[in-house]
Amino acid sequence: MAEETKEKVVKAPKEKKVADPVAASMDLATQIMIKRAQELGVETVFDRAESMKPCNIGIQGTCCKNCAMGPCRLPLTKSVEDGPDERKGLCGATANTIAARNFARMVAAGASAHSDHGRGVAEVFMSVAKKETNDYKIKDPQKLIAIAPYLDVATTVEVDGKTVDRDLDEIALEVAENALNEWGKPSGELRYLKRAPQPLYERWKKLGVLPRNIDRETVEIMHRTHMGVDQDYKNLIKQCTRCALGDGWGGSMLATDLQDVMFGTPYPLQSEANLGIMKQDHVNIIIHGHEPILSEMIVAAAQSKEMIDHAKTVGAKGIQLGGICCTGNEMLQRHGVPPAGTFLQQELAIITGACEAMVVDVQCIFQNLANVAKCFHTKLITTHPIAKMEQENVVHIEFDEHHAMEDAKRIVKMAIDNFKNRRAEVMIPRQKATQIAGFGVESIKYHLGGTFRGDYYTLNDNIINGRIRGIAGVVGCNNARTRHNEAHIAIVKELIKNDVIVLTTGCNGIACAMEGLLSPETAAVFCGPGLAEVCETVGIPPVLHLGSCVDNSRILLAATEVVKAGGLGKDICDLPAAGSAPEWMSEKAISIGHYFVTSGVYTVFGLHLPMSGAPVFQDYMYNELEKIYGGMWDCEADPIKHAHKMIAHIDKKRKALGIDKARDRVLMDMADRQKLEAM
Ligand code: BF8
Repeated sequence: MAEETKEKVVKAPKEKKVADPVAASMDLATQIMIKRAQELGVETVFDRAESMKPCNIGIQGTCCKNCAMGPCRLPLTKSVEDGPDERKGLCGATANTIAARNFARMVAAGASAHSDHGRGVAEVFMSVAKKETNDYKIKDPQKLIAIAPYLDVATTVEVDGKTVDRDLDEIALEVAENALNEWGKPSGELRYLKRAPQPLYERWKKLGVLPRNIDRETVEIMHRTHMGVDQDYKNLIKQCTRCALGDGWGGSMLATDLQDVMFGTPYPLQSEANLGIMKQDHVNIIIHGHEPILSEMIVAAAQSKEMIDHAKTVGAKGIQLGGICCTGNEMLQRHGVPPAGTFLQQELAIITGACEAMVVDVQCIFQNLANVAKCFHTKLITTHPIAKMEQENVVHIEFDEHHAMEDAKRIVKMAIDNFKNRRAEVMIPRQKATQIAGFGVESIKYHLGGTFRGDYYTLNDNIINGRIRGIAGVVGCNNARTRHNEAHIAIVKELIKNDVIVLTTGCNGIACAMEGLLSPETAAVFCGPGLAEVCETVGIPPVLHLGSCVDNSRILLAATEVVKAGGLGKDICDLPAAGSAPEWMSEKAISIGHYFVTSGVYTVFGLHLPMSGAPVFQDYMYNELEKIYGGMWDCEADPIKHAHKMIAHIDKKRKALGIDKARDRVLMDMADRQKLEAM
């Protein structure tokens, strides 16, 4: 009997679960490559999502591991109606406190990621201003002059009673000093906050949530969420607001602006998207991560005659660059470098067998890339001192702005020399789509207003007359817990079908590009009649790609321009607008969501939000915040319901503005607009 029992215990090793490619992604290229990976025995994130299930208590936001008496787990087991909520951790922390603390730490991490990126950019900008580097220059002096006043830097000077332009180098140096100061100044408030519509700034001031400096607000979150400090979820969320605003209107906005000054402000251009951009007969270099500082140089190096000639000597026809994630978006916006895919496709780019080098900087980089690269000839190159990998096959080439071109050439040369080492049979899926990207606050102004009337009036007119029902910002990640890209595409299509123009960034932008939604021809196919008419008239896609995730600051400024152009209220919360992150996964998304909410935007996330285990706290975030900031959180996993929640909010705002019946296509003049403002 004992022997029998013993035999029963010895089980055959469990077969590893693998993903069903069609269930894992809606994108054909991705499906093909998941299947290819499985044939080759290479594990991907899609397979891991099958074998590891997420923790249900973590999903609810009610697991506290902030001290060693825990982790204390407080799953929600009964409804609010069933009586008082007596759940508490060992210290007595309630579910509200635990969920709010966890949320706050996500805001702090997300804001830190964006803002530390911004700091890196500001430091390089300082080197440029001090002329310590020859590799970077000021490419867009207009933008420098445009942002200088917001950093309290004068652009003109009085000489002999006359106003003359200040020396550009002097402006640059002062901009660099004042910008860098925003991370750690001992007193005052962030300078860029005054770029917001005045009622919004006044609201923040009255509520006491103006960020003091970028770093301080994240440090204070870490202090307040330490064991035994802030135990009032409302007070914790107030600090989240300071920190998130310091991201959106601080670190991220500075990153975007200074990148534009150094690398050029994006203007619309044509490109392609998806794994099919890789070429069998070229040296393929994939750039991945978030900071464009190194990749700017890689683009320049890869385009140099020296490198192209070298590529030919190894038998390649040229060098093909491709992007993944937001470094990809940055390179797309300014140079037309095509993205090879979204966050979830990073492993697949290597599995093509045609990736000579994957160059990564910071954020959203899978550690498993190293394991995948081991199965192929791909050189995986880390470049940032704060983002290394433990695996031995990873090459670290630390990038320094003082010898940027030298580093970039070394990397490109390493990729070229690796061309001859391709091992596996190359398999690049054919799928790719054409896209128009490179939009921004400035180019929307130009495209919708023209050079003569370059402003947001035309956009506002079309919103007022109802051709455009409203504006949606749809942004954010992929998440392997849901079918890749499905929610992104379903939500965007439903919005444009209902005449809502979409501003996109991050992986949503790449997903839309892959699906062909970033081409002007899309308007006639997917848009409602009003939006289609506007897009066809001015020749824009119904989905405007504004760049990377730090470029969500462009959406804040575009919304501010809409407010300024008149007729749609006096504050961002008055606009018929809504935000969405359909497949979010990153802490950065939480920070972005919170700065949108507290800037007045109704913001819906897909999947789940880590607050469902604390219903009182959740109600505060979903409902009470609207009374305080004009914007609030929401969560809806079903993409069509998700889009219609946004549309319902847009309609609510149209009604409040008195333009709900204004689908009569009458162009309004300034007097009409002023009448509306007085309502
Ligand atoms: O910063 S959208 S998966 S790549 S976090 Fe990451 Fe999310 Fe993509 Fe860009 Ni943003």
